[in-house]
Amino acid sequence: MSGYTDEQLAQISNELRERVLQMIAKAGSGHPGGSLSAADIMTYLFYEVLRLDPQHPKWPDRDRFILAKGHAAPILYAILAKRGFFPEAWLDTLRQLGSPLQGHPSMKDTPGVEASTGSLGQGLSFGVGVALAGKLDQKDYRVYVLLGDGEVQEGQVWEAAMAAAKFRLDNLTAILDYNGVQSDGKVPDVMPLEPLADKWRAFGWAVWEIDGHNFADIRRAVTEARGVRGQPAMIVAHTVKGKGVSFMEHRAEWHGKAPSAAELATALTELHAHRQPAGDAGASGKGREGDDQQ
Ligand SMILES: Cc1ncc(C[n+]2csc(CCOP(=O)(O)OP(=O)(O)O)c2C)c(N)n1
Ligand SMILES: [Mg+2]
Repeated sequence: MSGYTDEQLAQISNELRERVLQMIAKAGSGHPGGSLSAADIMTYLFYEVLRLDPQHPKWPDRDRFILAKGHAAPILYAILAKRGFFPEAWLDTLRQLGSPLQGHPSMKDTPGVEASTGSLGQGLSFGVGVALAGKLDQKDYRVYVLLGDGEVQEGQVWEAAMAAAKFRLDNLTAILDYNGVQSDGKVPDVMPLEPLADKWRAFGWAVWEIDGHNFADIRRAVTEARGVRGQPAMIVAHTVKGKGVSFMEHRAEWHGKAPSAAELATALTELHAHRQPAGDAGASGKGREGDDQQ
């Protein structure tokens, strides 16, 4: 049973997108495209799924979310702040010297960050280790890993894929942010991935293919993945890089560039137009009632 309507989740997600662009504009650098494509998936996970306690970020029984595509740190920071892991004021220090919010996530500096990522290709291996540890320790936490599509061109991802199947890690859900664009161009031009879902199936994973901006789709796949036994789960989520801002959508140019003041204003106007006229969903930063204390 969902604690939020899809409309409320969409509203939270768009508020997070606005915050991401403000942070990157203030910092003068950062990665908007892959932050915006991941916003809906991450909103769903952090508001509906993950068993977390923002007051106790190292709680041993927490679910783990690992942002393998670490350059999308702004959306992770925005959502962690909104969920109460640290003050929202920290967001204005993104990428500053000495700030806990560096350009790529650091598990030593930032509450709620599970893995220091940014060197692409390593996050799934980290997730496999954490999931295996959960099995050995007889813990019931679940591990979620969010990967980029350019990222899965890395060979290490496929070593991790084999290991996850060998160890029958049914406490592991990977989600692939399949936005079709990497830093320098379109994924099929740089290194084609298709048939991607079949590749994961061949590696022994249970696989779903969904629209990564449709909350009903995300909910169904994440829920079904939790029910799988004896296999890891991969959700291939079709997304739009730069989602929600017309001049950023599908454009590699917006992979790692800060908007100017004028571009930011246009982007915020567009994102704001998607918001519901009434209702306060997402304004509070609270998760599902009771969630935080589990
Ligand atoms: C090992 C490694 N090589 C190169 C980079 C530089 N780099 C940062 S983001 C990126 C492209 C990633 O594309 P994708 O995984 O599709 O990310 P998204 O589209 O979700 O932003 C690259 C090559 C890196 N961070 N790590
Ligand atoms: Mg991509």
